[in-house]
Amino acid sequence: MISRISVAFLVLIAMAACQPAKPEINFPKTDLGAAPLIPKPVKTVATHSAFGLDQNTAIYTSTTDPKLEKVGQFLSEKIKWSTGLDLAVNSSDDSKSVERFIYINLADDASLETAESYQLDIKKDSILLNAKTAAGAFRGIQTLRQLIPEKSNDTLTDHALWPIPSGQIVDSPKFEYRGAMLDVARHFFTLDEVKKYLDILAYYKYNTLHLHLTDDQGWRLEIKSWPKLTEVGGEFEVGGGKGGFYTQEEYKELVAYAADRHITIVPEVDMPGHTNAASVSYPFLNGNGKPLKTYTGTQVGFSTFDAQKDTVYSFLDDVIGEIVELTPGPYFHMGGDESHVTKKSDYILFVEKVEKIIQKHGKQMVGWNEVAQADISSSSVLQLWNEAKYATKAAQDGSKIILSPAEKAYLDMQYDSLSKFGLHWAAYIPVDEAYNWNPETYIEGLPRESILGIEAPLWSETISNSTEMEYLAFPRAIGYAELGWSPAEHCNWEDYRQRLAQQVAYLNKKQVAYYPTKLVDWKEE
Ligand code: TNX
Repeated sequence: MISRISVAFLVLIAMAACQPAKPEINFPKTDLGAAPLIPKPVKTVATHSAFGLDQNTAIYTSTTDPKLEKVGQFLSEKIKWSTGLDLAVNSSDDSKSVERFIYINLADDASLETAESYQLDIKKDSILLNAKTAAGAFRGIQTLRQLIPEKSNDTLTDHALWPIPSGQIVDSPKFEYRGAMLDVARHFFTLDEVKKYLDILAYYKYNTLHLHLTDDQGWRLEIKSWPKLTEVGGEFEVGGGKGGFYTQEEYKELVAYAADRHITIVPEVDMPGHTNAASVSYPFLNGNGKPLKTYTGTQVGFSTFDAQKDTVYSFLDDVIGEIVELTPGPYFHMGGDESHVTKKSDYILFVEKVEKIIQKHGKQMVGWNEVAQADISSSSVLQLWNEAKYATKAAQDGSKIILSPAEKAYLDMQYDSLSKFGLHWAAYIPVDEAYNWNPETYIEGLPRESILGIEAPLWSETISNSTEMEYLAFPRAIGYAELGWSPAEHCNWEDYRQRLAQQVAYLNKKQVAYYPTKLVDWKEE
């Protein structure tokens, strides 16, 4: 199955074999196929023995390409976090006795289908992780982390050892785009709060975080050419709190933190509606003809930019230009939803002009489904949230679609009528219903090739800190991770429910304030 093993790996195996005789460990029978992995891998073959992760394990990468070495370092840090073991990466120190290896190998193997595909070959003395790119290796590392038992076995040998079930895993994502969205505009979330969210998303193989950076209630990213956007527009939030914003340096730090987790940031400036905070900062932008004042309520659809003014577009050219400079990913999200007070002809004009500005700055436009009313180009991406007809139309015109149907995928919907936080305008979404839908067939008439992926948006009208955010996001976001990655035939609620129950060890250690739904028999330690 794993065809090309590098020479360096063979040398490592030979070196290990030359070490003074190491004690044979008799592992109890394991079953890799029964490991509670989320997302469930495409293919797993169990060989019923184990790799003994211990202090004599070392991590090596096949090249010293900094991106790959970073993946090795990341694994080492996470092993330390969960076991306390301090494993060297690419160490040339031969004074230390190394008995077992984890070898992260970049391979240009045809059986690795996508940049994020990976294969794991777990044997008694070696773990070989093959991937085409550092991103693929990073996804494979998450699988490995999930295979490390919570507690060591201290009776198999004279020191602590974490048995990792042996066998092979061949894995590839179903969708290229697996996203979460966080609304930092209705309530502001600190850098540390967003970083923690990124950590958890990475553990479940998400590759995109869409940041809803602006709305009626606040503007959250410093724009140097238009400083009042944050000086004025960053100062308030829903409910009258103090708001906040990211400086460009902080935003860059977030982008880099996400990149270390192979997660792309998609910045959104929502327009022409949802723009009260911008217009309060610079009144010439306003197109609704009404007096401006700060807004800390939760209504939508009352604000608009003036689509007829050239100065509005030169403002947007500056804003988009600055954000694009800070954002390496391919996309810029222009919002486009719920522009209820923009004349339809103005709305269409606006979307088409802004699309050109985004393209001029070298990015692909993403827009909420209403932007399909305009004549958008096929390189632009449509994000479905409420009206399927827009998704099918845009797909016919060649655009790719991100699926975020509110009634299934909105993380801000309450679980049920007793939920502490959230809204329910689209639905109550209990944990099983969040999981029980098939994105590939959900929209009738939408061809599979048109689906770029799925995204779970978390709007923040009712939440303002990590605890509240985690209550709504988890465990549902874990289910969306599986819907985005695993083949439909592996997505089975009964099976998933058992695996979800076993996420407790990670969620507790990470101090995630998940909602402990009664639909799952949580395996408390
Ligand atoms: C609709 S979904 C909105 C947001 C709200 C959300 C609340 C979308 C594109 N617009 O402005 O925050 O509902 O669930």
